[in-house]
Amino acid sequence: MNKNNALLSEYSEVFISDFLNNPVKTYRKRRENLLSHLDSFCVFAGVSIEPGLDETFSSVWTRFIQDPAFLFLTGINQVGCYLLLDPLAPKKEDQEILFIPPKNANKEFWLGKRMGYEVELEDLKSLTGFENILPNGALWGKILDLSERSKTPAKAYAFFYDAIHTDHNAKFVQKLEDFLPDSMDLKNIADVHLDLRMSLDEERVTLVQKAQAISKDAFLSILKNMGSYKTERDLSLQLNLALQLQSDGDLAFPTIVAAGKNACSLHYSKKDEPLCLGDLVLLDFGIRVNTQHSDISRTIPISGVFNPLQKLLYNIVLDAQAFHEAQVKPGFSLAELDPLVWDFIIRELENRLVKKGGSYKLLYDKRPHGVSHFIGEFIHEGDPKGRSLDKKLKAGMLISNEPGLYGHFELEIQSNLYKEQIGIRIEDNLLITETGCINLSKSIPKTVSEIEAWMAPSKFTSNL
Ligand SMILES: [Mn+2]
Repeated sequence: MNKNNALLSEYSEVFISDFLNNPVKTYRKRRENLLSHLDSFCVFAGVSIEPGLDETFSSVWTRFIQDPAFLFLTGINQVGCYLLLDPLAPKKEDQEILFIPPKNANKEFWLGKRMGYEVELEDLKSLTGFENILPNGALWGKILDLSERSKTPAKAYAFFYDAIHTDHNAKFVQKLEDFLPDSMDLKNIADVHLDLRMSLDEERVTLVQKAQAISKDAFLSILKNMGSYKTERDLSLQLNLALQLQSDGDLAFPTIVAAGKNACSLHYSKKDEPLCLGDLVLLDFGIRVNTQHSDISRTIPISGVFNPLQKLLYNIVLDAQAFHEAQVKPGFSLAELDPLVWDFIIRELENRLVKKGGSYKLLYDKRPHGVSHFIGEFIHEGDPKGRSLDKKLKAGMLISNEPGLYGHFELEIQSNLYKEQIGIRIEDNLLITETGCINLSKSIPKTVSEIEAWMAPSKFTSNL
């Protein structure tokens, strides 16, 4: 083990870089890329406080994960850090400055080893790739120096989301605006940064593929053991266990397990109801592998067999998903693709249900949710307020493909009247290519026959 590897293992919670061949080089290249787009200095604020210290009851047991923008540029998963990029600095080593908190032995006793100024400064320089590391208290003096220097152009950049006023970025930007002289124009670097980050390179695609493989294994274990689960909770715990056993990351988001009509609440989270034969159960799950994610949904029959109306409705959603996948290619935006898919579903409900004498009542007007979102450093990558939906798709971007159907449906089939209040969602992850897309989730079973075949050995038979 070389010196850097030994150090990295000491700081194992602080650096998320073990998936990279040469982390120092990779992160420096990302920063240089951004520097080449800047004409004045730019500040990125990492998350400022540990989980549980703010909205205590919603986050107390959450493991700390850094702001994705800061993490993407530094690999540093620690609170209280800042990054300053300055393309106009005369010396190259001053073009990127990392600010870290002072050493805090008591905090380390509770949380484990953290970077602290100025202990092991030389080691930290070689681990992080920064030649210039300062204590975080020095940030404002440095900003003052630069703002006095920057007469022309009188502007500075920071990373924030225009529509979000409560996160650490917004708080930092408010402080920055109060601090900078009125003559300075504070600009948002978010669009430039997101453009540079949202197309995945090969290393990150490999992580996504690993997340897909773990998700597949976990889903197969559920299909094979379905007969042994009694409640949503049983199923959810087993699914989470299967996901987390194979990754050093956490769940990508809290798993949704919604049986029967519960699947009509999009973010149902209670998960304590019994699994009833005859119902479907909707699973929406994913795992984080290093900095990347999977986001998969499947809807399966608890008995192991779809009834004829369930099968008909399920196949409408499945066909809508295939229709979407066939449209996806560079140049389109998600906002443009979205209505095409929801229109497809309504058209097919008319063709396959209403024309056969059936009826339906949807639980939403027009569209229940977006068919797609970006996936990347963040599970809902891009601007969390949805402005990224207008971005043109480019090769390397990763998106979800998740049409759904939620409502009351009735149809008589071979003299049997079927009535369902049902929620169905099927979700795959698509990697955009130069000419279209690759479905990275395609080996995770989803056709009616695949699902029924995988479930056959464990299916309930007594109540059918
Ligand atoms: Mn999703």
